[in-house]
Amino acid sequence: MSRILLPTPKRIGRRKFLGLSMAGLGATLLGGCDRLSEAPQFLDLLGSAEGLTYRMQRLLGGNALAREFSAADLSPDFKVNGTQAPDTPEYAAFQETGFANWRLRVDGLVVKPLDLSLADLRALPQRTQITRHDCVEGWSAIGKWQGPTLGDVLKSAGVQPAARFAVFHCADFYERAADGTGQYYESIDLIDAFHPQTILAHRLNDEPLSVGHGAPLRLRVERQLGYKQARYVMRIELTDRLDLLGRGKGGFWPDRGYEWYAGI
Ligand SMILES: Nc1nc2c(c(=O)[nH]1)N[C@H]1C(S)=C(S)[C@@H](COP(=O)(O)O)O[C@H]1N2
Ligand SMILES: [Mo]
Repeated sequence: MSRILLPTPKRIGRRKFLGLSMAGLGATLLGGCDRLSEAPQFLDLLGSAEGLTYRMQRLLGGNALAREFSAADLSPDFKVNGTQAPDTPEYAAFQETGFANWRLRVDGLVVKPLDLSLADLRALPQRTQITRHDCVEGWSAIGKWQGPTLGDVLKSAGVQPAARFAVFHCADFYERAADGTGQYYESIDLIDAFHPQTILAHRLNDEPLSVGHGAPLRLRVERQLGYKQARYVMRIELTDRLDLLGRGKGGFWPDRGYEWYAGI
């Protein structure tokens, strides 16, 4: 993957608009995000170009919805990108039993840590959405996703006041780097975590998720780019800091130079 994004027209439009109009609006945009903006990494983020996109989305409304499509728009082929299948013995064992023994761990700054089976996740209210996935490599695909909202899962665990981010720990090692990093992970702020379209998807196009698409569970965070859509999610950790994970930038690709806030 190269560092350079292949911008969609929408992305260019937003950036141009930001350049012309954002000066002076400053920190007031964050309004309700005061606790978030105290996190050390946010002080860096907010001063950067990436911070402009971040603030813009908050200005437009933390709950602005990503576009949803109709069944007629579904892509005939949804590409599998990055890891094709996690290559650990643990994952192979889950796969053998059809993920019957798999549990999603929810912990960190929660009131009550949870271990949720697929049946537990299916028993929660389900959201179905047809959305477009945009990869920085320049391809897009429209798919129909189903699962509980991340918000409902976090509510059942209870969010401690100090929590600022949700981290998604994945089953796969994208690479095994000399510094010990390379296990895939991603993170989002609690505004995106509680966004109504942020779901833990266990179905794509009316079928259980295939291994390629992230079985048994993946994140859909629809206002951000493809690499934020963590597949093979094993554990969700609420935390107040990202600098101690991986190489400290909040995600596998952010650790390798991509933006942490990958707004579309
Ligand atoms: N665990 C994990 N999640 C991941 C990746 C990965 O390699 N491992 N690749 C990311 C990238 S770059 C993209 S574009 C999407 C691809 O999802 P898809 O294979 O369902 O199209 O997954 C994202 N999430
Ligand atoms: Mo991607």
